[in-house]
Amino acid sequence: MPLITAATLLDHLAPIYGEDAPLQLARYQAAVARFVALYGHGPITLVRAPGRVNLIGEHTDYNDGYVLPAALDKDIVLLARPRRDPVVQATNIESQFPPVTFALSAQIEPAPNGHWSNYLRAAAQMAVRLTNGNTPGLDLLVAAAPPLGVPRNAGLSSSSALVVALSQAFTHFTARRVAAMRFAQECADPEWYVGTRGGIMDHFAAILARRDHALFLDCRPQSGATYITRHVPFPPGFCLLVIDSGIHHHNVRGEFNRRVAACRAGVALLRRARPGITHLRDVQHETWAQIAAELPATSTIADLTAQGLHLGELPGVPDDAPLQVLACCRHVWHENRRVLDALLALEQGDAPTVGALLTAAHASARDDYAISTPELDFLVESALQVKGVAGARLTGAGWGGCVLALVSNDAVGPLAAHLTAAYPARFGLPLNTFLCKAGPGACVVAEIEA
Ligand code: NG1
Repeated sequence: MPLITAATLLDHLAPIYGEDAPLQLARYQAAVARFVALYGHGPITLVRAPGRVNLIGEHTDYNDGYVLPAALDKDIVLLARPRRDPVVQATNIESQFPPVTFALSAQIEPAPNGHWSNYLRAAAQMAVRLTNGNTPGLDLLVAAAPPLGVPRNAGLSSSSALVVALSQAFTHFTARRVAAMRFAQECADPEWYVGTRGGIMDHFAAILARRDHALFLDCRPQSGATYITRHVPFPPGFCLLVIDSGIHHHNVRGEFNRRVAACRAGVALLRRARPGITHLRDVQHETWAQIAAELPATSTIADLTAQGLHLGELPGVPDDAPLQVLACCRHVWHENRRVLDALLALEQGDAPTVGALLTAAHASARDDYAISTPELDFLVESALQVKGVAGARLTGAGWGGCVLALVSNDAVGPLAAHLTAAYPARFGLPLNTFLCKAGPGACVVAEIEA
């Protein structure tokens, strides 16, 4: 990649951010100035990775199911320069995230649970393993402050964007060119470092997304570690409004992993009569009534262990915690169907059908997967009262975060105005809404001489 000067940076931002490139230029210039102040003059590599909003397909990815996310134009920008020693030194432009320094190795010691640097450590450890230790140390600056950065703990995958951005920087410097799908799959691994037994959706969205499109992804790997994907445009005349409840999920790892456990419990129980199955996806062709007849309403890891069934490592899930096996499996089984139906409807430009599926997905997330909150339910119900809203649901892991609404272009203003008045009146919380301008996937933006 040729070194550019600050004068031509705008030309490299325009293909990524379109009409918002001038706004982004100021952000990049401020970050470059800060990097120089921290680490001195010289070449700087600029990398970006977007957050994502999930149109539909919640908690299906780790069940080898289907998802339909889109990348946001909100992203993490990372500035990087190789060092001579195998050390990562990282500063975050936001001062509440303290600077960190750690040595590269195949076994990097995690910082305390919840520390922002764990995402950097995870990506660095993956890079070291993938390159057999051939990874250079880096001086880093993270520039991710909202509103241009991805809102945090809002179900918009800011953490995965950070992992993807750093992985992209490491791959760039080790000259190890990895196929996009393989790269996405490898990026998903580091999330296990921080303890959540999540899936691959966020990393695939961050890497493979295309401007103005949603990304259909079948999370079951095909032969040769490839995946089935399809880029689908949004229905003409409609857009997605993202509505941030301001309730941000913290410490929900145990709850998240408990849902994972309930799904694994379902598979373990169904496997007794179907020895070949590995994921809920494998019973998708059967009727729900057939499957439901074999599943208990609840179980526990202790019960299952006593029956000789083992669920694997699940941090934060006590052996005696009740697992809602039937309800969780019901959500996943139906959600997979809804994603396929939504894909078809999107390809036909049928917004009312997509909308109805979103609203049904919310009911399932609320009632069966039990990941909604009163605030999210209120936002969905209030949105549905506005003329022109085809459907609405919570998006992301749940327990707070965002709602998204599929809304006709001319109803965006009235919808935002309605919610911005109703929500603070009911909950005393401010409301932030923004349009999902589906953007492109992660990339090295430029190498700049600064
Ligand atoms: P968010 O919403 O970013 O916490 C999590 C998982 C996804 C997926 C969704 C639920 C990670 C990194 N992310 O996303 O893979 O399972 O929940 O659909 O584990």
